[in-house]
Amino acid sequence: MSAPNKSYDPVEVETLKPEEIERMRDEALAAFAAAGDLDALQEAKVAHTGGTSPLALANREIGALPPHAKADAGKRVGQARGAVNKALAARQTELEAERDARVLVEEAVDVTLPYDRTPSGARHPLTTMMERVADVFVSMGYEVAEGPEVEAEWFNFDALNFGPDHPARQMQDTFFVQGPEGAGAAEGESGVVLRTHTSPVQARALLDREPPVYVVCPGRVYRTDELDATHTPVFHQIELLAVDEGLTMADLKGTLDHMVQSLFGADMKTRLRPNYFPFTEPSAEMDMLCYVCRGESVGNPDRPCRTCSSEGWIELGGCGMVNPRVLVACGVDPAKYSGFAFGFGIERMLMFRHNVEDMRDMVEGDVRFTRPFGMEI
Ligand code: FA5
Repeated sequence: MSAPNKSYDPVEVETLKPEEIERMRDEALAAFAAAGDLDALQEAKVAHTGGTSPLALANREIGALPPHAKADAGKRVGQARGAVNKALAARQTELEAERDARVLVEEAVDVTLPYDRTPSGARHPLTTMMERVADVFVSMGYEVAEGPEVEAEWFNFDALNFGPDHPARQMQDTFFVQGPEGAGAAEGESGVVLRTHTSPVQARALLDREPPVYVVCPGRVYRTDELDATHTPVFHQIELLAVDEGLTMADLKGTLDHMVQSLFGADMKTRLRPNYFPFTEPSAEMDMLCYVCRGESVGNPDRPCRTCSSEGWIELGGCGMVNPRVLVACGVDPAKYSGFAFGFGIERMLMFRHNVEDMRDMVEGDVRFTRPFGMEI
């Protein structure tokens, strides 16, 4: 800025002359009019309204004028700056409108055009796992049988020899659609539940067919379990039922071994531990050799196995010889026929077959979980 211009020397304030101010204004207006796009306008804006623009510098010179000249000069500069800002805003609006109109044309999308990049869908790994297991039995001549998910309490419990006071019948274990004593149920009438296992399909299959019966029953089941890393209230089971003349525990064990060998490799085997289910007698819990360590982690601290907690075995599900009371309830003569059955959870199997640590990943529907399983259709 110039030094205080006590004697008002017009030479020192050349920049504040009316014609100079007009020139600065006209140059700014011309630059704005010449700006062909918003980038060019931005450059012109900095040059003509920025802190080092001619008008801004002229404005600073006002302070150097003697008091009587300040008002005049201030008015001139102020009017010029006002005109420049107005022109800038008008050109800005004009160029923005031009840009918007251009974008609308240039980026127009013809939504009627055929789209050639539709990502192909894939079935959920639980579905493919369930079908893979079912296929093992289909290839042995078993038939796939299905039953309803909303099931009569009679099929889910009574036909399977669950006593009237069995804990599984309580509300805290089973989703009742219509309770036995609930609204809408007549005295002595069976309630309606979301099936808690695939075993009711055993009873349905026996009532629908004459023995010999060989069925595999995959499906969705429901329990009032909280969703956590190892439980979900909606999960999948696969059930096997064979009823024929002369079937024994040896047939059951051979069938289980064949299944795990088909799914996990020829060196796989199963073991049975005594257990109790009302619909099988005797009953057993079935374990398979740990898929990851093949039992080698047992007693071997150098090779711990997280999958089986170094136990060497993984619990797969329940099994046993069909209880004769179930055969009778379904009209099959237990003196002539015997049978075996087993059932297990598909989520559990997917967990240890693919090292999935949290069951919640399976139910949340995030494609980042399903994608690594491949896009098998
Ligand atoms: C049963 O459901 C019997 N119906 C199995 C059976 C069939 C026994 C035929 C004898 C003959 P269990 O309640 O143990 O058994 O469940 C079987 C499997 O379902 C379990 O081993 C587990 O893998 C799976 N499972 C049970 N609850 C859940 C849950 N909340 N979330 C995920 N999987 C579960």
